[in-house]
Amino acid sequence: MADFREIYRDYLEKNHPGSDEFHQAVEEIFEDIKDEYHNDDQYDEWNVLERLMEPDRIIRFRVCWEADDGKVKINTGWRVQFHNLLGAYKGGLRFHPSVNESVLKFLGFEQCFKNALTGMPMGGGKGGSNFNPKGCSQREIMRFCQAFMRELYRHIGSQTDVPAGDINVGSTEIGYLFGEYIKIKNQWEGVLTGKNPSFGGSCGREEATGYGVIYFLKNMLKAHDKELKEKRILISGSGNVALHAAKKAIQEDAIVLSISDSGGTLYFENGMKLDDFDTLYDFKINQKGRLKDAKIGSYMEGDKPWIIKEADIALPCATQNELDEDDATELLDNGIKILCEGANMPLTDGARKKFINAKALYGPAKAANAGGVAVSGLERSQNAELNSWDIDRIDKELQSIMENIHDRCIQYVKKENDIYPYSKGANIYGFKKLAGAMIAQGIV
Ligand code: NDP
Ligand code: 2IT
Repeated sequence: MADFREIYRDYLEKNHPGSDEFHQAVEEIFEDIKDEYHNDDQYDEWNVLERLMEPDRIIRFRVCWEADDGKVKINTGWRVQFHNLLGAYKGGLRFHPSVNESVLKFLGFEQCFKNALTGMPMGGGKGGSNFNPKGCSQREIMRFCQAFMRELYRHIGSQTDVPAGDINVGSTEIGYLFGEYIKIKNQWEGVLTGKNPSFGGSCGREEATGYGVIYFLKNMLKAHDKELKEKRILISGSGNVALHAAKKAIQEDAIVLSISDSGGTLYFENGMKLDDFDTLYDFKINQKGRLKDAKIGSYMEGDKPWIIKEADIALPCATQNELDEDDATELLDNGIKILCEGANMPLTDGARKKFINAKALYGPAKAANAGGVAVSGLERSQNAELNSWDIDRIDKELQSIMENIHDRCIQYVKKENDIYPYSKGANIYGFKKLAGAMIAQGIV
């Protein structure tokens, strides 16, 4: 039998050359499932590794839209429909100049494993555009969303593929995308999640990813006889995930020391307060302000939060590969040995290995940030039954989903040096579920 690593590396080199982020995501998962793979001949017989790595399809299209000054602009749009083994394709849309096929393949691949962990019937997908909404007017963003949907609509549907938000796509953009979809189709259906609750969105969806991170973290701490109360937390990012993680952490009596954006870090020496959250939510989410202009906290231009020394927990909630090996060394040197990922793949390969080798408590993104897609799943249920549930119900469901995800992460692993290897456990769980479905569904 060929060397395990060769199987997927050769395949990736041949079929997805230059897709660095995608290679990184595949390697991270496959290295953890090596023993599992060798323990069952069926996996080789049915060629599950190559089939898992290859997306069902990648749709790429031109998005042509008009700027306020009348100039005609072009962007590229994509939807990567990765696997629908467990349900309709499901995953967010990202608008950011760094978006390319490699980034979307990594996100789509991760999403398949994340969605498997939720226990809900959801496949994996991801999409978006290299469109940069920074500096655009509200009308320009609306016209872009409409042009994007004029191409995407033919590939999605409430039982086919159900996109949602991600970086720079919040409920405002989902509203524009949804409006265009129902206009074209003359049909109201739950084709997108993350909608405004006033027209079919789920209450609690906006908060769900950040709150879910904190619920997962609490479960992780409890399983190691620790608690969240009074722990000092470093958060990166200041978008939807970061701010809601901060709010829930404050409500749980933890001390939030920082948030950040791509320009620098906002440091709260005595911890952020709920009033600060309200101010920042309005400033960042509604007004799209930059942290350097936020008139609270101390702004550290060009710095990442990881240089702050007196902390206990790190929550990277901005973007992929934002925390590198040097940052990991700095955190570990400062005694910070608990880390939970709010963003998707926020650690470089080197940083991740450093944390795992240091026997740190490490909550992987596909488990810790799955609360968002899970409440998207609840939004689909509400749309299907033409009903809406109240926030108490959603919050209870979210807490129980995050506890179940935690338990699934440790279902196939034991503590090593008194620490559960959550990342390995999450990868094995997702692999068994996806590979099992693939074999059961035959060669298709
Ligand atoms: P937002 O657009 O709301 O916020 C993104 C934040 O990350 C902003 O503060 C942004 O700062 C910062 N950021 C983006 N790119 C960079 C960069 N290159 N360097 C430093 N900071 C950067 O997005 P979300 O909060 O929704 O998403 C954050 C992460 O969470 C992403 O990885 C996303 O995939 C993941 N996620 C999101 C879910 C959701 O429900 N929204 C669900 C699960 C995961 P700036 O404005 O300066 O760019
Ligand atoms: O990365 C993610 O899980 C998301 N961006 C949310 C996807 C969703 O369908 O709610």
